[in-house]
Amino acid sequence: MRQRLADGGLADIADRLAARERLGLEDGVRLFECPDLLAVGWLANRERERWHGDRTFFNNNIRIEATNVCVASCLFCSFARLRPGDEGSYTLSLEQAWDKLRRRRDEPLTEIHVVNGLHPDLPFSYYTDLLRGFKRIRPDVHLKCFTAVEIAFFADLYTMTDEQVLVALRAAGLDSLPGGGAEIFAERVRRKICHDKCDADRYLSIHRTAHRLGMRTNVTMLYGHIETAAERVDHMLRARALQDETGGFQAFIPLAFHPDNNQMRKLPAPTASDTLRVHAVARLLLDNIPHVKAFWIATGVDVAQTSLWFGVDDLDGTVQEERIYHMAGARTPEALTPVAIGRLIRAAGRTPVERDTLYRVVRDGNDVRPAPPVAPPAGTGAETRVVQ
Ligand code: V47
Repeated sequence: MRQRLADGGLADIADRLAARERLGLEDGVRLFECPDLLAVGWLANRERERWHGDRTFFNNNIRIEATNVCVASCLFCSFARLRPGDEGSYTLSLEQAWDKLRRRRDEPLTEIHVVNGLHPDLPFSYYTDLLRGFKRIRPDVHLKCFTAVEIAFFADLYTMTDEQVLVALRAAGLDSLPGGGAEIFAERVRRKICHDKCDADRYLSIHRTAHRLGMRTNVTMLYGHIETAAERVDHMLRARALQDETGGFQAFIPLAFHPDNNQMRKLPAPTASDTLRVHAVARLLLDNIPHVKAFWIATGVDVAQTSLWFGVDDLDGTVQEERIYHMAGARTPEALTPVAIGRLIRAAGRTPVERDTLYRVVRDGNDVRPAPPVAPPAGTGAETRVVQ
């Protein structure tokens, strides 16, 4: 490998990583430009195994997207509708949203992940009641809800500070923030693709406040559109700088741009090798964020599985009822069962660990296996059905 790293111009980076030295902007760009993807992957895998060995995390979660009405005009978004009543727009009543959870009352879920559009007409009590209702139905389930962009929007709409919004939502049951809305932090890109929502400084400031209040959060990066390699690296370094201050980020999640049904549809989707490289470079630059997650809905299942050798140690979860990516052309399944995720991980030569949102172990290794098959009653026709 030494010769291969040298041939790829990565020998000095390999040495500095081995000596636990930090990489910088120029190193990151070099990793993006190196023609030898496997050499970059090998380095990322070394870091991944240093952090986690072969353990690979996932959780049992559901998505609830309560409304797609959104006043922002992000060019990459296929999910949002500008006004209530526009074709394809929807807003769940509180009862409808709670029903989604009630129907899964007996499932071993550990997390609800909520992301919404920026709805101009709902009262703040809609969101606090939403959280309180979820906790009433399933007090044991972790509520990872509302991106920093939503928090900023609530603060402006309801004339509160960002901190007041977070405190009020927390009192209603919010446990942590997802990483959505980060896109690319660089102002040049933000101005072009999402000019009318909260900027990078405010996104980071809201995460800083959430961390100070004791909440954990994630941070994402939307890649594969108009951003440069330097802007990707800058994005990762801004996340790393905040993590130095607070330690509150749990996972970095690259999100592959999907071009269907949005205003950037002329762009191609990122390729598998770009996806593997983005995750690998993230693992190499982010020496202080414990987890790099491949969101299989966005990467595709096969690439997510392969990424487990390119720096990734987390596959998100079962997901279920995802809309943002499927409306943008994702061909991935709607959901994967814990057993199916466990099988994917094991087939890649890794050990599955079902975790909760805070990375506490729910089930480990051999426990993440299918239950022994139960023979269907003879003569019912059910013998031919595939038993998961
Ligand atoms: O903020 C929207 C992205 C995000 C498109 O925290 C698109 O655990 C690609 O944040 N193509 C929402 N991406 C999803 C998200 C997320 C996903 C998984 C895990 C976590 C977590 C968070 O989806 C948005 C935006 O960046 N997005 N449209 C599109 N066409």
